[in-house]
Amino acid sequence: MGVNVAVVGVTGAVGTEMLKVLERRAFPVETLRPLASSRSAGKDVVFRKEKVAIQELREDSFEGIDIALFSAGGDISKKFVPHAVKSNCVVVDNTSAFRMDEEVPLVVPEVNSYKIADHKGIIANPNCSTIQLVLVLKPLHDTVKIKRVVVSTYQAVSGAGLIAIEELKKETESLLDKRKNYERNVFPHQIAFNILPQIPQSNAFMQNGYTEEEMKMIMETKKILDDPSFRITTTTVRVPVFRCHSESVNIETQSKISVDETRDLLSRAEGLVVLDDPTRQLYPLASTAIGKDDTFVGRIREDESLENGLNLWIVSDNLLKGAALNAVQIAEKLLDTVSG
Ligand code: L14
Repeated sequence: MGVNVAVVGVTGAVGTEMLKVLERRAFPVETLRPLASSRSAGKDVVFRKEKVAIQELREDSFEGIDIALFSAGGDISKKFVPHAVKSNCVVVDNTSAFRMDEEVPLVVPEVNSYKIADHKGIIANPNCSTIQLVLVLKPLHDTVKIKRVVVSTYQAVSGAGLIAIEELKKETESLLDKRKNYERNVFPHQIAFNILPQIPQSNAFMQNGYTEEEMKMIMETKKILDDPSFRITTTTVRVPVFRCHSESVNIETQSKISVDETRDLLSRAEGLVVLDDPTRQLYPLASTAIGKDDTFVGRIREDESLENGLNLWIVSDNLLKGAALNAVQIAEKLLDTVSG
């Protein structure tokens, strides 16, 4: 069965990865419709070694399309997803536009793929930092019940798109060259050789002092774990890394689980690889997670200040499992449910 697939935001950091993931996983694409703004219309993308012309995204772009993958920002999704749904295609939306909508399943296939069948035309892909976190929380919550989680993220600039990648490059070069005339467009402060406790860079802080990214992680984790009273607090931080988000996670559990049992439990969990050998200085790194489908977890140790507590370190490719890969995996599950 061939599927007609549209990719919205096809020239972006995530859209580019979506094409590669569709191709690499041999997703049964019958026809591909690459969609972007009028600026890119007429240019080509390469899919399965063939050039395909990019079309301008319009309200009628979805006729004859079965599945549309959206990753062109929340405003574009709010405006165009309803038109896609009207054209009877199923949307997998990578933006935050519909994530907290009660009608919309928020899915990480390894954690809650059963939600996919409930969709009414839209399935939301969670925030990148949320996805890699819940892959680890879910098996622990099921096994020893989590009482509370404290997370700090170390997020790559590619989350903010190709322009942010460019800004880190240019700013790093200009600082090393001692050039003074560098003009910053994306981040509110120097990102090269620096660390910014504010994500996203563009938005004002919330009333409670949290950033949008911090609140997204909190609310999305509760929704995915299907536990509105789940206790979690977050600090989200931008670091001068191009690709892969890292997270330091402290977990208090109801019952005791040892470090060895945790390694064993997590190494059996789908989508996770335990990289944890202190004797060989082996632990997850952004540089090793680049381009990988798996999410890596290590530095697993007891929190000795608690009765039952763990500390661990999670790293995943924000453009793959954090975005393009998870979206395509949702689309794969969709095909499974359709073909029974
Ligand atoms: O909610 O700037 O999907 O790194 C993912 C990337 C939020 C911002 C989301 C970033 C966005 C984030």
